[in-house]
Amino acid sequence: MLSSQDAIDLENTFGAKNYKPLPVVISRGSGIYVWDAEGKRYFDFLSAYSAVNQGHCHPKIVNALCEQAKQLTLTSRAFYNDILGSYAQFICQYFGYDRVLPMNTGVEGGETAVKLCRRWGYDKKGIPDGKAKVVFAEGNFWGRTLAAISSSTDQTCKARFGPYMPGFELVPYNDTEALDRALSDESVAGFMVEPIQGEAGVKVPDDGYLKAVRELCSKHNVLFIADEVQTGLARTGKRLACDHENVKPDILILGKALSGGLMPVSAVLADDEIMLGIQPGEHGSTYGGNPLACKVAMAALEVIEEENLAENSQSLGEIFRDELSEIQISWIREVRGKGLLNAVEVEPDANVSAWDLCLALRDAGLLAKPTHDTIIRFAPPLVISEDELREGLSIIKKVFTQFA
Ligand code: IF1
Repeated sequence: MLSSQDAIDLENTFGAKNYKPLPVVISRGSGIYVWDAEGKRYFDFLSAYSAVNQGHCHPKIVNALCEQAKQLTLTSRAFYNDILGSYAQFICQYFGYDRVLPMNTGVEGGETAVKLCRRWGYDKKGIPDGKAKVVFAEGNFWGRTLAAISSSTDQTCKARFGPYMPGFELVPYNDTEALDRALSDESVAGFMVEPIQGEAGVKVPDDGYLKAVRELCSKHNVLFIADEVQTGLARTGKRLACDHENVKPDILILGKALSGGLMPVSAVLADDEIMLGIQPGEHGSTYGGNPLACKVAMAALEVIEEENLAENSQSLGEIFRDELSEIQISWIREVRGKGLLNAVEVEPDANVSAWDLCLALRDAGLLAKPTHDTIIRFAPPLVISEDELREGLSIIKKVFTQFA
């Protein structure tokens, strides 16, 4: 067993430097807890950016993986396998769409959605070939590919990786007038948006925004693409964040917790008019729809229903925000979120940085990570109990008041 320091040293010597992790080395996870290489236990309040909604190493999902791993893991799509059809039926009926296109990572889901949208723009909306535009919201984050960063407004993700993908336009998030104007352009095929912006710092739009997005997309004959990679799968207190306003996107992108954190699984769901725009051989992926991923994803979705994770997320999220909002600390600018996707924004001129707060939280046995310097995201696995949440809250309050 490597010590934490040895593990860090090895990674620093042989690994790319594309991350600056919080200095903690995790070696085991179970439910809401992780343990470091020295055996110290922590509350995991990041959940691998909402990929571990079902808790670390959920037994039902691990079992599904192990059983299928002994049977068949990958055929590629050159041949059929006996699991994909059942999975496709399951997930389509679960979310109410005609068809699913299975991929692996969230960003592949986004790329797939943009390709489906452009193709629909040419075939169904009559946009001249090569002229389709897709609109995104400022502050979006949907991954690290060249297309994804082309729509980004965050220079850290984008700078000096150009040239960028043409045909991408931007509108301010949570601004329906700007969106109405942008979508009136006849060459716009789609609007891709996160129902709550995760990376931007858990930006929750005004009530009614998603309904307005739905109405404006319908009005302008533009596809509403919901990126629910982070907000989906019970994280915000509903099966999908779009469910808070009862709106149905034309294209739904899922990832992360679709596998409960066991392996990369993503999915794009749409109805026939959109999905059948891609013909055989026009899109795909070696691992997309592999039998192992399908079995894992079915188990991961069953856990969400069987353990009522959306209801738990909804009710515990309210407790979390109420309790944190009561703390009288001058440098807390805002506590915001929905369900168990929450964030605390620290005043930029505070005498303590979000990073230092996360180091102190780590020392107190709770793991969280800042995004954009002043925002700490708190997103525990959705299997957390009220008592466990209150224990995590007491750690957060204790640490915060140390820096009051
Ligand atoms: C990193 C952020 C979160 C996502 C949404 C698509 C994707 C993501 C809404 C792409 C991925 C991850 C990527 C990871 C850290 C994490 C992240 F900080 F980068 F932005 F969660 F907020 N749509 N988010 O949040 O999914 O291809 O990664 O499977 O790149 O550092 P992916």
